Amino acid sequence: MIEPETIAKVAELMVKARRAVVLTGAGVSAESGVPTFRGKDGFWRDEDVTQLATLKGFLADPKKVWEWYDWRRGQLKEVEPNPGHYALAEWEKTVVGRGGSYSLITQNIDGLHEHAGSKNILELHGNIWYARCLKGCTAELKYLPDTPLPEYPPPCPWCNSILRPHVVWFGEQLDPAITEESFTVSGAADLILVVGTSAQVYPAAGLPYVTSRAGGTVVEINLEPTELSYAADFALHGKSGEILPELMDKVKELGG
Ligand code: BJW
Repeated sequence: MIEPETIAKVAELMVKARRAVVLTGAGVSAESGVPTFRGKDGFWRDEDVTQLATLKGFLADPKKVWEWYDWRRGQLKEVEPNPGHYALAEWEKTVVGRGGSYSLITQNIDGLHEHAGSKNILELHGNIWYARCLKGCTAELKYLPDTPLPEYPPPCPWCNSILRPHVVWFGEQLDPAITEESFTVSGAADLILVVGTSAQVYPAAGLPYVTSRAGGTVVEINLEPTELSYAADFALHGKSGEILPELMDKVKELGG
């Protein structure tokens, strides 16, 4: 339970924010039933799984990696956004409605923010519902909404290669335009909410520090303390699916 004074202070900052940024990680989707990576039931607890999420692992066995991603896609097909996702979409409407800017930077590949109605989303680590040519024969993405897929790996529709999931694996470059915009908006933000991320994976983990160094306020919302908690102006510990709606209720009460 967060102190009501803390909720009120953060809600006041949310009402005043002119350049609002949110950075989310797997924890924001946990209450929808999506496993996190480093938590007790997280994907990364099994070392072999870490090997699946690398280009090296994919090249060694594309069929096995596609089977794993398609299994995750099947799980995601069954889930819905939770009250945390909806509260963020609602905050975007209020900020934009009073002429401010709002960017939601997510490390998640599940598409749940869009499903909940968020508009200005920067997907840092890609999106599991898209695939692209392994050889990069075109910049075009292939939307693959159906699961299970008829064959693993799916063939590239544009050349004789195969498709790979449109996600960012360890050691891979992030999309430069999305990364640049994420750093720009974080540097300009008067408020950043950092929700449900262990804040261990870079460059995403560096974004709140960019905001902080530029004079913006950093609010962390996480089930447990992280390294970022020490640098954050406010660290709210609890479920984002409960804290975010509570904050939004207060924002509305304050007329924001
Ligand atoms: C709740 C909750 C509830 C639970 N409510 N909270 C600088 C320094 C050191 C290293 C590097 C660096 N720059 C780059 C690197 C290397 C590397 C890196 O960061 N390594 C670190 C681990 C040390 N980064 C990269 O390789 C990146 N590429 C890059 O930077 O390219 C340039 C470059 C290359 C090589 C060298 C140098 C530069 C790419 C990173 C790609 C990450 N990919 C993955 C997989 C995506 C595809 C897939 O899903 O299969 O992305 S890994 C995985 O981690 C996934 C996530 O997006 C990402 C972050 O995890 P997240 O979201 O934080 O989840 P968890 O599980 O860790 O945490 C969940 C949190 O939620 C917990 O804190 C819970 O408490 C909380 N929680 N329930 C609120 N209900």
